[in-house]
Amino acid sequence: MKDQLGPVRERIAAGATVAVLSGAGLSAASGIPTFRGAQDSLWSQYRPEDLATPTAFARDSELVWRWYDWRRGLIAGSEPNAAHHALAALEAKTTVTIITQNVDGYHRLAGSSRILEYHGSIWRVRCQDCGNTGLDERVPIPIPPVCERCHGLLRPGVVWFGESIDPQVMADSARAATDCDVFLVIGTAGAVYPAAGLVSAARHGGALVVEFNLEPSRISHLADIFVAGSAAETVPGLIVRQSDAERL
Ligand code: BV8
Ligand code: ZN
Repeated sequence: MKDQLGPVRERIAAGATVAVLSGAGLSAASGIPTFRGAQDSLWSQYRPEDLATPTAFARDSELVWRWYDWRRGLIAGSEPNAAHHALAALEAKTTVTIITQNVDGYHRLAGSSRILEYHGSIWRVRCQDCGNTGLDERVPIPIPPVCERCHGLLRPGVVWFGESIDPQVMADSARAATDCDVFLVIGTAGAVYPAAGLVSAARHGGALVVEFNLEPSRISHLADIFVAGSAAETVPGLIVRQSDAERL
């Protein structure tokens, strides 16, 4: 099989800096359903766009919390995969900035150190009343979770549809995408903005854009290299040539 990632490994070996935009497809190989893939679950009757919104939470906070609690259980019951670990290992070779749309915390668990959680974290909570924020990693979480400080209602510390990205995270992500030499786009349909716009920013910044996906996405036209396959199989090729890996 042609070694598509040889030129990328060479650039990294020559000191190229790397930024990553990761999506639900990266964690799919850990058994975490993607947003379009949750059809085979008890939540398949709902569209994420209908649950991950302030309106849904205002209408039925208990339903939304049960959805998040179900996802927290899946995440706690699985672990990062070879792709997460390869991205962490890449830090030994060059500067790697991870911009993740995922809220599962798997990049940190795998050992990456420069992480921008573009859509927040499923392990963070925020009080609707007093704004108190913190980590709450209880699985299952008592529903509805109550703020220790004011007994107000806690919400998941994620960015919902119709909500703005944290301005600092947004600025840091735009700079990382614009300044990097190699921009890796891993397991995203490229449908959610402003995250998907980072690919154009990287391209305009002169980066080599490398996409890893099972199938073409809405940003594939911006990719210089498209690596087809499951991220868990393909992303480790950034560290070591895959045919060599098979011999290891
Ligand atoms: C905002 C946190 C300003 C919560 C998430 C019309 C046009 C354009 C934009 C809009 C529009 N109408 C509204 C908008 C804006 C909206 C948006 O983009 N909507 C989309 C649906 C059109 N965006 C927003 O609202 C954002 N905020 O714009 O602020 C503003 C302010 C006020 C008022 C208006 C605007 C905020 C968006 C953040 C939403 N929160 N997550 C949670 O997780 O519960 S987004 C959520 O979607 C996740 O983060 C997830 O990452 C993302 C889904 O995208 P993907 O990651 O790409 O996952 P998906 O399942 O879609 O695809 C998986 C991919 O992986 C596929 O390509 C598949 O082939 C591939 N794959 C599968 N398995 C593998 C694999 N690849 C490799 N290996 C495998 N094994
Ligand atoms: Zn409170």
